[in-house]
Amino acid sequence: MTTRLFGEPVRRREDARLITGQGRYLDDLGGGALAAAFVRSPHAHARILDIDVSAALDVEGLVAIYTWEDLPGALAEPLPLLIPHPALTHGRTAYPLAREIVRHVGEPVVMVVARDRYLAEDACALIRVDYEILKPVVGIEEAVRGVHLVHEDVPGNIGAHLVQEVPGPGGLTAREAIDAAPHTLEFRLDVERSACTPLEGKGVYARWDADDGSLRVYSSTQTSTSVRMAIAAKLGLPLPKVEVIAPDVGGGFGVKIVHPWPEEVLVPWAARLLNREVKWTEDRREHFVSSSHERGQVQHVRAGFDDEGRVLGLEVEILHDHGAYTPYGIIVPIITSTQLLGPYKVGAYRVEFSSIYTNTVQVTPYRGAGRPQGVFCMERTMDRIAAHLGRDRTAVRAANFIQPHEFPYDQGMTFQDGRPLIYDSGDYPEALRMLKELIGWDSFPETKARAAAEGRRIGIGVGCYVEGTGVGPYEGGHVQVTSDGRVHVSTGLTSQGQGHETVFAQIAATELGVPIEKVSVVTGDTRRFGYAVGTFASRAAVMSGNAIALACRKVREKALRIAAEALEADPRDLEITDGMVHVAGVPSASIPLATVAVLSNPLRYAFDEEAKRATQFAGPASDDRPPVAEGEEPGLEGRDYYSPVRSTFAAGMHAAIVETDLDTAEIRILRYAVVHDCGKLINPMIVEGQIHGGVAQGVGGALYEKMVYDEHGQLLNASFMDFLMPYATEVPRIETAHLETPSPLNPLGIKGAGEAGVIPVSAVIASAVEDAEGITIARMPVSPSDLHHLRLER
Ligand code: MCN
Repeated sequence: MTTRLFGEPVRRREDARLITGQGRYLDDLGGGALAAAFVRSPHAHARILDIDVSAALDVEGLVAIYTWEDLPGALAEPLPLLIPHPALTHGRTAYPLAREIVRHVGEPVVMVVARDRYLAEDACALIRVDYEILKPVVGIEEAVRGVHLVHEDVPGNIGAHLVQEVPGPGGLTAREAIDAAPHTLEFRLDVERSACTPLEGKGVYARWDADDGSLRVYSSTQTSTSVRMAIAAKLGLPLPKVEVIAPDVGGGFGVKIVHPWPEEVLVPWAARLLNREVKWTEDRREHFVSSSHERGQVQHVRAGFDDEGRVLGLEVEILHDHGAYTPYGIIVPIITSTQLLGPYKVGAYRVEFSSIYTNTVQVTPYRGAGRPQGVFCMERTMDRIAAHLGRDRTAVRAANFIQPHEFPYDQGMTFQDGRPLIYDSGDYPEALRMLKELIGWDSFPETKARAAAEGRRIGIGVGCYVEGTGVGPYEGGHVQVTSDGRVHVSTGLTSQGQGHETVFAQIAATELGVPIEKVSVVTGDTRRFGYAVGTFASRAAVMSGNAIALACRKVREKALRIAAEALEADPRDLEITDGMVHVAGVPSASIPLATVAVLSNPLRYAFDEEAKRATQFAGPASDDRPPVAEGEEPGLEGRDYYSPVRSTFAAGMHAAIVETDLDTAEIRILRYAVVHDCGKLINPMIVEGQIHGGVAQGVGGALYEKMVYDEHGQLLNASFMDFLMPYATEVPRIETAHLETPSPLNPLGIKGAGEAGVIPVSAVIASAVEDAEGITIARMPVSPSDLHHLRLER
């Protein structure tokens, strides 16, 4: 194969479309559709006494109003709990429209359908809902007191409780190891809530075909196949009668993996009932108050360590704020607790978490999914150990690293699926060496002294992480070569900006030996690929990438078989270069892949120019062989699936240099360096883009992003005026270096990269600010006012 594009920094093919306004997002579709809007609860906790819609009925253009009472069959049931876990003893999900009780501000209560969104909103404003206000439970500490309950039948507001204990040498428990250690530390950390906030909110648009009895649904989703299954189940439709298509999706960052969102089943239901097209697009306020949040945790840490800083025992107790419902199970605290140890091996480890209900919007995974909290915990521990011992912070980390010869490394933890958590490969000492060189760690004391002489306060910080990526159960790829020589690739998972149209084309072009211009890629369209899981957990490259490669290999094998017959050669002597199948070393003995595609189908039409050319290769018809040989299928296409035994572990290390303003306490990031290892790189430019985006999001989490609820459960900053995100001016230039330790688990040797950038940023910035200021940070994010108060406390 000489058409080698795997590993090349190919420019993103989708960008020309996306950055010139040619993208087709949800709200670009369905221009003539009716609009849906929702009356949402203004209270955090209340009983619905009465819903009076009479005043809204006169609104011109009103088409329908629905409450829970109107919902039939399975639609009237609570939404599914997507990933149950035995420890989630009290899992609870919402009804698509509230039934009797509302449990957070923003919960949908009434659905209105009207000629356009303005009229629908007008009608919503005229609907009167009488509530009996109940005591809201806000904040983890209030919730664990258990005096007031979010769900009457969930005592103590505890939805789940899970303990995992990994004994140390000699069977010592973490408690025993800590008590016997030469040094101990104990502290508390507070991690605030944040929200995914993709540029494009959620949205759904549905068309009912009454003749065919089928639904076509467009959804701004990360999981079109699962949305399809949910709609079919909730509406009682056979699966083949439902198509779900994710058009261009303007970001997801986790929030669009929940399936179905209430609107995703209500809008198609209304479309069928009314036999009209219906559409809903989320506005920003709806996104903040009624989608989902993440991060929010309180962590209590105890660590015991030796004079080198080696952790002999670690105990972590996590209180995880789950909001009002658990549609996505307890995956977030499970990830925090099981991946918290990162690249380190500790003597004995005990982790315990409680998943707590509060009258706030539900919590589901947000980019990094529980890892930023875990890394914050582990890296604060490393820094505090270093401070306690007066040792260099990188030396303490190095003393605890899993070594390259120790892979596969079993951390002793059990993951969500009940399987052990085993790291497949990595080289953490080398990554740290590269990082220190990149940022100039060893010479920083002089830089800092020079800055101090100029009256400036600067500090350096470091943070390390691992990330289980490419989770199963499976993903598939379909590849078809048509008689024009084009290669059509499809996979069922969706894209939200990760550059899949480019990377999957790179894989197919490399595997099939064709120019990338010949390859087109379709994702997230159940018409093209029905069995898929979705895009989350940094899994697309590993899962669909490998599935597409495997499907291409099938196609390649078939192509070589057919070409060998046409060229009267041995298939083992053939290769494909630039779309031509030829005998290795004899380019003249060749046949276009396009012609091979024609030969693969005995039905050759006169209107196909390639078919005419193919006759020279077709050979005489045979009396004793059917046109389609036994065991063959017509066409040059193949489908395959990739299903891994376990996740593959990417890793990385970040360092930052910050300056803290002496007067305003503003924190400025002067330099930011990343060493990242996601195994074999398919496209280094795209991976860097993913890391840049992730770090930018991480800077938000480190310095700005925080959802603020008052004691009544009202979200005080549900707009971009009040919820701060970093602008380009706050995101530093990011210096990136790659380390490639291939994964032994998959054919392409790749690991995921999509979340990595965000994971350690809060820990790194906290580390750098501590270094600049000589203070201790126990909270993320840390704002200028937090820093000001920490200075006063010093
Ligand atoms: N890649 C590569 N080589 C590797 C690994 C990855 O070239 N060894 C490329 C992939 O081919 C893909 C990109 O890097 O183009 C990210 O790959 P992967 O790690 O598989 O992540 P996913 O494609 O599964 O994307 C999901 C991930 C997650 S979980 C969140 S959240 C997130 C993220 O991606 N949301 C995003 N990145 C995002 N980027 C954008 N623009 N928008 C989002 O909503």
